[in-house]
Amino acid sequence: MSSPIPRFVRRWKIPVIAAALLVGTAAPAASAAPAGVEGAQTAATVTAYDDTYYQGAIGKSGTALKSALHTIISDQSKISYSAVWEALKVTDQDPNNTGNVILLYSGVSRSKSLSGGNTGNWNREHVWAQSHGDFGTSAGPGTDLHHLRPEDVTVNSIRGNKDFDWGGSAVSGTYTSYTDSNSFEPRNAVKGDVARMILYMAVRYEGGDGWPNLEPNDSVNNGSTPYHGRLSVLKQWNEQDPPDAFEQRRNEVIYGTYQHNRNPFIDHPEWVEAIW
Ligand SMILES: [Ca+2]
Ligand SMILES: [Ca+2]
Ligand SMILES: [Ca+2]
Repeated sequence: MSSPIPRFVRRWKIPVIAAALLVGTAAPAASAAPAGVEGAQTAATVTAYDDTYYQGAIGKSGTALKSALHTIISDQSKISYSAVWEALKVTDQDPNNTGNVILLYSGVSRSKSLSGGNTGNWNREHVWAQSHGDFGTSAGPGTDLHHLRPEDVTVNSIRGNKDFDWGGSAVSGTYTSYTDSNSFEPRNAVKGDVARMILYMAVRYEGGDGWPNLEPNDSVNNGSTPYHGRLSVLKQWNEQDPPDAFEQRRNEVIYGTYQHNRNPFIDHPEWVEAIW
């Protein structure tokens, strides 16, 4: 059993310059990150994209921020569901072994060649459960790399379409995720990643283009409704597990190579609280 971790004092560090350096291509030179901002409570992060990509969002909050971000991130390329296999081999490559991908909930490093549907394979996990809105796998939310991750076939099946929440018993083969009858708790190292993926989906999909309006709520058992829970827990996870180099590189690769849009909550995790 795991127990909820108290909310941390919000103290966003500045992962930005490191993120820009990670991928030499897409990032313009980092704009001045003021010295001393690190450690400042509730300080907004500063990113290399604030004067360009996020220009229309800077300084906003609440629904105005959500709306501005929706406009910004909806300008994107889309890939087919079959192309997702190859893309995940790039976005989720093991930094210590270029032949492997890192599986989301288990943290296991597994050969890229073991993609497929059999026991021992990895497949394409929809972190925003596909059935929550029934959006299928044609190019759109069902193929959006910002919430697709490689996962062990068996673990993926155990997660199923459960909402995210604390609690349950340890899931075999993971380090260490938990589950009970109505929810799934990912391992600590990806709790924030999961939160930021779910909330990206909520901002990206607002009911246009024939897709459902995806939104977070504080429930479990959301079933086929276009909602995903639990928002209060996802907010805790966003603070508990801030973006790391792996998650930031992933965002850069999706932006630079595949979709040409970004997950704003990886760049600005404080925007979660600014909207919700
Ligand atoms: Ca539960
Ligand atoms: Ca993480
Ligand atoms: Ca939405």
